[in-house]
Amino acid sequence: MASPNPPLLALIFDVDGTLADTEEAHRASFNEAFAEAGLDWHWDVPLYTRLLDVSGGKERIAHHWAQVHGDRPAIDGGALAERVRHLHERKTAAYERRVAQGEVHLRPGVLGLIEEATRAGLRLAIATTTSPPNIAALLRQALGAHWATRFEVVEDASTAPRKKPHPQVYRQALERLRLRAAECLALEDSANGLAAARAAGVPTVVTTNDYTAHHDFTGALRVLPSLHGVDAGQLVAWHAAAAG
Ligand code: XBP
Ligand code: MG
Repeated sequence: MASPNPPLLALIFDVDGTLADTEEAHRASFNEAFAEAGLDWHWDVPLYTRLLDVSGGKERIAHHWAQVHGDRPAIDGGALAERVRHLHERKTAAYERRVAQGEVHLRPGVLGLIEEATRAGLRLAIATTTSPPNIAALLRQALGAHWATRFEVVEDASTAPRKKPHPQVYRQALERLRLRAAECLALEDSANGLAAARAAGVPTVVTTNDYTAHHDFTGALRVLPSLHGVDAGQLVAWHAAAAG
């Protein structure tokens, strides 16, 4: 019979706001795509902070479109979907360029934890709302060409279309890891991310950032300013204490 307090076997990392402070680069890339398309939209920090409540770049554009046009859709659904898809494609290209130019770096403590957790025998996975090109651009830059060998499972927008706070991305990561939720620990930065992990039953440590510090993190194991100084032993201890 499975022990009530299973040991910690895997860490499941969120990407945006957790592995790296990416949202400023995302915001600039959205604005670049809007300008390129001749749209008189500009997402400043306060507006983008609110828009981040909507997970997913395409969903965020469509949400803002509805806010701007209200019940006057201006264009039919099909054309709107195509417009959103194209804007997001241009935004993703701009984001990849920014990352390649060195505008985005892993957050303090992240690289050390990835390496130390691997040495400690913990399995690593990713559960994110973002798109595969963004993950590859960031981790290729930070971990090198073989970044994907560091993560046994990567669940993202292409595999889990039901975005956080829906638990799909975490449930699918658990299935592919063949682990129980209680044998894992999620690392997140937002209320949507925490809600998704908890809905999948995964204990969660939150690291806040400028875009999410105001979120409600009720139910998190720990809420930290960053992973600086946090090692695998610390996570194992918090996980065990929570399970106890
Ligand atoms: C956060 C998101 C993403 C990004 C933008 O993802 O909500 O949508 O803001 O990326 P995470 P896309 O789960 O990693 O925190 O434009 O590719 O969606
Ligand atoms: Mg995040």
